[in-house]
Amino acid sequence: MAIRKILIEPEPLLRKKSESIEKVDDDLRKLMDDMLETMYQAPGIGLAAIQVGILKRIIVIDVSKDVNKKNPLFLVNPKITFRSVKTSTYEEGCLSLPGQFAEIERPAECSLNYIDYKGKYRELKADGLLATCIQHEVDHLDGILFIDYLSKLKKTMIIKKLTKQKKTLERIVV
Ligand code: GNR
Ligand code: NI
Repeated sequence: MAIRKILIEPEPLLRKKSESIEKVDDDLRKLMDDMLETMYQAPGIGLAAIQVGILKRIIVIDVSKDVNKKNPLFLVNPKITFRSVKTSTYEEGCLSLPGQFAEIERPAECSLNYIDYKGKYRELKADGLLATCIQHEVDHLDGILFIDYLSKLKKTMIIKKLTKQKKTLERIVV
């Protein structure tokens, strides 16, 4: 397993639509293992492949609060089939938007189908933080970030901050 570098906004790749997976094989499982390790190390509760620069429809999630009780979820080609009318609001963060947080309203419950780590077709109904996280991650696969739901002014301010932050970081790292 290996830790991969997480892309930070502004980054054109984060705006691209990821492509469906044809087959879950050992190479893909290796990528999923790397993604999970990268997510735990960050730390975060979810990660989409595009956040490590790979345009494939793969998501890893673990919303369990106890660090000793890991409960990883691997979602390949996730397709949301139901979104509740009832909504809920969470303060969201994103590993590709370091230091930025905002209250985002989304459907409180969702159902989806996906392919699991072993290549098996599955269905899942989610609520609470898991439902929010799934929707946040599926958005990544379609090039959407949570800041897209904010006012134009708030979004512009955040992107400006991240642009500065990135330039400073590049000066230190390079
Ligand atoms: O670590 C994360 N926390 C989080 C909190 C509220 C709603 C969504 C998330 S996902 C985020 C990790 C991430 O950027 N996934 O794409
Ligand atoms: Ni994110």
